[in-house]
Amino acid sequence: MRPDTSTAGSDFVVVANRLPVNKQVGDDGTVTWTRAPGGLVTALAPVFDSQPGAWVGWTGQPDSADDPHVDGIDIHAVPLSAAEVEDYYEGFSNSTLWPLYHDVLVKPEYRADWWDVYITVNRRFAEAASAAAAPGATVWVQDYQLQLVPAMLRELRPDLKIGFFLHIPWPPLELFSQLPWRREIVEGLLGADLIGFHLPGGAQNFLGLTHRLTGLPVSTEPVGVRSNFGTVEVDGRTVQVGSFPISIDSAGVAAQADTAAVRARAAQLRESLGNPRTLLLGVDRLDYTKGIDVRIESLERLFASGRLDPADTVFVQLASPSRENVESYATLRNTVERTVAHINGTYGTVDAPPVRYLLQPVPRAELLAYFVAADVALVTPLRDGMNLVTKEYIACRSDLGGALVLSEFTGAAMELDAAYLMNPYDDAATDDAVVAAATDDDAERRRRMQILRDQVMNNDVDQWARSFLDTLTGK
Ligand code: GDG
Repeated sequence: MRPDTSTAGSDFVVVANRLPVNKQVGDDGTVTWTRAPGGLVTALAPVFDSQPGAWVGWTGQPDSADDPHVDGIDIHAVPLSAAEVEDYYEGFSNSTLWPLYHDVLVKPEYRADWWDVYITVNRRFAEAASAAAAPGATVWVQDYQLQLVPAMLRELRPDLKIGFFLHIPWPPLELFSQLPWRREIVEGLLGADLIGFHLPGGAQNFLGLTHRLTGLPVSTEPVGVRSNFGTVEVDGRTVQVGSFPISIDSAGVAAQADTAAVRARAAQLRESLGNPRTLLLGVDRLDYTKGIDVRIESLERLFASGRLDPADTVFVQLASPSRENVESYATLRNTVERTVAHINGTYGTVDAPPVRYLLQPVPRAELLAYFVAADVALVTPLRDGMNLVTKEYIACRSDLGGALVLSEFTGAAMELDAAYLMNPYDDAATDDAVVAAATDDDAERRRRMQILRDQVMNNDVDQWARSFLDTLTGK
């Protein structure tokens, strides 16, 4: 049953670019909607269970008048035209903000026409959120696509408690200052009562540049993890700024990985790959921030130097297609595919190529089976807000098998320093980390995995959501 919130509105509203729904069309054309598993919706399930909640977002289909309904969440679809998807989503969000916030790995494009559409679409999200929210409701706005929503919503509805969380890194002043609309973005965010980042460093960057760009009074004491929140004084209000590292449903992932079916599939995968001595694994959206090229090039050097033997090493890269209409993503895909072909052509045999590369999403249970099967997970981003793949891999290793190579440039590295940490810009250090993870003795690998597991099993996504919402609502 859809909760009847048509007049009253909901006490808790999530605003995110995407709705947590999947559409199924039956043979007879009937449409059904289901809750999309994973991510934020799992994180917020306990919150939605305890109070009527609404979710404001886009279905993912341009020019669609779909009005999805799912059990337990009051869904408010925000329609986007194909032209708006190009300018607001592929343009300003993914060709301006995404590269700017990820260390300018690709040159951001600054286009006034995209910015105008970003404003228009953010206003539409703010209006939809306003319509969905009960008097005095708590509204939680998510991520870089919607940074103007907090201020727009506050103007419409000063009665609301408004939170904002950024899932990607917040850049240093020197990079953020490139943005022609830097001040407008900061003012948009300051409409919130609480602004959350993964890391204390992001929160501190934000405080420093807010002071520089607006002259507003900001706190100067160091921000802690889920503690010692910073503040900005705006128009007689105090905006809190904090660090809330996101996590996963650790117990749920561990339980699913421990099922007989997943264990059996993991064994079958190893068998089908020829029972290699070392099975290396990468799992990512195909994105230039993820350092997929870093790990493949390292593998090539290790084969060339003989430090790893291509006859008993297999590297599986599971890549989900992402943002395929953005040019830099097409370029990355070409580079990765050329390098994979080159390694297999040079170091493989026809029946045993050392690199297996999949450009398609795999089902969740299959993904967990790969995590259980892999001797080494290679997480080598050039920049990443957190990286949940890291935590999922660790949660799957109740056997304490497996080793994690982890880039220092991920948010996860701050919490998981028992991993084989590496600097993805340093070829020699990258190669050494991969070799150590693959060849250290079992005792050392288990020692590290135990520390990693203690961290991930004790800090789950429920804690992330609760600590943010408790801080926002003053509990
Ligand atoms: C952004 C930030 C931050 C991947 N391939 C498949 C698949 N996945 C799942 C993973 C994981 C999720 O997608 C990816 O999450 P990440 O955190 O690794 O990366 P982003 O998508 O870039 O997420 C990031 C995150 O937001 C949360 O704040 O950590 O820094 O960039 O859950 O397992 N799932 C399935 N098949 C696949 O092929 N089923």
